[in-house]
Amino acid sequence: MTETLILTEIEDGVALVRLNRPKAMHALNTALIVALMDALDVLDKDDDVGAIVLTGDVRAFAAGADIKEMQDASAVEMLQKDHIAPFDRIRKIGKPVIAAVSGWCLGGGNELAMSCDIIVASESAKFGQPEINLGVMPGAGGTQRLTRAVGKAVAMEMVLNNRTLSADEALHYGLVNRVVPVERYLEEARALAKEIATRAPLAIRAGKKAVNRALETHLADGITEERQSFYSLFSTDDQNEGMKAFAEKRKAKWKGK
Ligand code: DAK
Repeated sequence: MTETLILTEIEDGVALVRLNRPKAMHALNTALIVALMDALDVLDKDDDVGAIVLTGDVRAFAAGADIKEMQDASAVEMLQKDHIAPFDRIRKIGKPVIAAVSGWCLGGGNELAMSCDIIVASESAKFGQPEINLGVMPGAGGTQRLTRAVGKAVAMEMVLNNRTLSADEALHYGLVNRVVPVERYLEEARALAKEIATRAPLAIRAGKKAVNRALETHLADGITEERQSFYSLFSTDDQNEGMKAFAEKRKAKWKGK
């Protein structure tokens, strides 16, 4: 029987997506990554879902790419198979994705968390890029997103010397949004997702895309794109409703149109 690598449930407009290889600390093998991205694609198109929470379990968010799967690969095979390529599909997800991280968040696991939009960490979360211990380096955004998040000084120590950040350090350096007690990290992530899920869906998508573009483009181009998105929202029913509701001192009712 094949393992169910991804578990999904939907409640109150929030999809909870769990990585499910607990015996391997949710190591990201190809099958798991493809199953995860397929699940996220489906949820992105589901009108009952306004936001997504991605999590592992208390011991580990994910301990990285599956070392055993790739240990015998040659450079040519790595290039041809490109195990982690499906990983990039997360960038196309339009709905907000919140990573709820507890325990180990290492290598490709940290790269996955950083590909999400918001990170809620438990006090026991530990973040690292330990690829140097395996004779390699990060390959799924770990040198790029990490450096943009925590700055060059800390990123260099993490990538070159396997420095691991505690949850509080991760908060201090701007890698995560908030740190909460272990018993509450999932509940906190779900509550945040639930709040976001009540907001105007088209504006949420546009805002997420624009913030992410800030990490990928030059300031002038980013500002131009932002302005176009801002103006285009004036063609939506939700803009009309949101501003009318403000003027009428009532709560807006969003249609996502
Ligand atoms: N891969 C495979 N199995 C793993 C694993 C991993 N990354 N991490 C843990 N496991 C497995 C262990 O082998 C063990 O399995 P059994 O021996 O029981 O069968 C089980 O999970 C429990 O682990 P431990 O017994 O080691 O548990 P401990 O509590 O003692 O230690 C640990 C937990 C997370 C500190 C330790 O397991 C550990 O150091 N794990 C490896 C962490 C690591 O090095 N992560 C980086 C992996 S490299 C690419 C782009 C990116 C990448 C790859 C390709 N391309 C563009 C193509 C990313 C690379 C990486 O992430």
